[in-house]
Amino acid sequence: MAQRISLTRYLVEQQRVDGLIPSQLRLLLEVVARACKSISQAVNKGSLGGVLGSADSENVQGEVQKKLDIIANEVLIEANEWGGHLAAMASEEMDGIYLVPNRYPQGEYLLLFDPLDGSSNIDVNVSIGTIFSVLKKPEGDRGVEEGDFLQAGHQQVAAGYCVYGPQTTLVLTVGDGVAMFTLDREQGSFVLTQENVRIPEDTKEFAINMSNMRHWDAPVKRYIDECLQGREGPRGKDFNMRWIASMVADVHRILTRGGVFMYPWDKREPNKPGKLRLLYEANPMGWLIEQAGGAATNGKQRILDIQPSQLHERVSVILGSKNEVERVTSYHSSL
Ligand code: P6P
Repeated sequence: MAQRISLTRYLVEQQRVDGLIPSQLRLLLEVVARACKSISQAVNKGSLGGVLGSADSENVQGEVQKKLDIIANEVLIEANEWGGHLAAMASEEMDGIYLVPNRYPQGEYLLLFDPLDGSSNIDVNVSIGTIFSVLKKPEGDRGVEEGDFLQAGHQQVAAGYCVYGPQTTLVLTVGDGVAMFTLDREQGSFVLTQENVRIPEDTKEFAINMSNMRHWDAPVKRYIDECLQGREGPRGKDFNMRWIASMVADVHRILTRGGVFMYPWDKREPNKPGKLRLLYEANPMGWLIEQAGGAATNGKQRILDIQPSQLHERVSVILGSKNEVERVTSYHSSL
């Protein structure tokens, strides 16, 4: 059997051989991975751990928080605040940024995360996950402010997610392709199970919440309608549809076998550009997809080029197999 390479060894070699990962960033990624292992344990316990159901509170998005949302957020904060590699954190579950307490050393990185994406699936035992993004804090000795987090996605230095499904799998990029690590529960460590992940440029599979069809803009309606016409239609082939309602799980499928994922703007809330959040969902996922040879746009521009104006900014998301994303994007410019 091929030698099993642990996440630690992979990161050390990326640091030593490619110089891609400064030691502080390697430390940060190892701590995030350890936090994901703890979250995975809590998720796996389910009702045995008394962690299912609502926490009877709302997050900044006005969404009801699940107990596991709060647990996952606390695990990530407590794991990362003392190590000296971070200056501050931001989370879907917190209104403002979280500054590393003065009793701990300050590092040069900013960590952003959706601690538990796909919360509506927690109580029905469907895959959920943690999404994270790492930025560098601006140079200088001044304290970190919220504005320091408002960096375009192409500024990320690391991004990834951990999907809590039949396997617990950590998926990571530091700008040199995408690697996947599966949690070996007997060893208690993440083991490299795939590197240089590549997404096929074409696909026959789309992911979108079809119940919103009547609310979509014309370009999205046109694209999906053509897919639904199948081989008799302009696409000349039949399509399949998947919608897990956990972005992490849908993106993991796309990284594994291709596809296109769409959560477009719709007219239910016309003042919102989309449902998903730019800084800690679309940017990390968009970078992973691009690093695997795919594409990610908001229908009009590359997601990673969007200049954020607020911490919890939302965005329309079209990502996955390059040729499909380019087709949907072209429909937005041709109307
Ligand atoms: P809907 C989960 O709540 C999430 O933020 C993404 O993970 C997922 O893709 C989407 O929302 C699902 O939204 O409207 O289909 O429930």
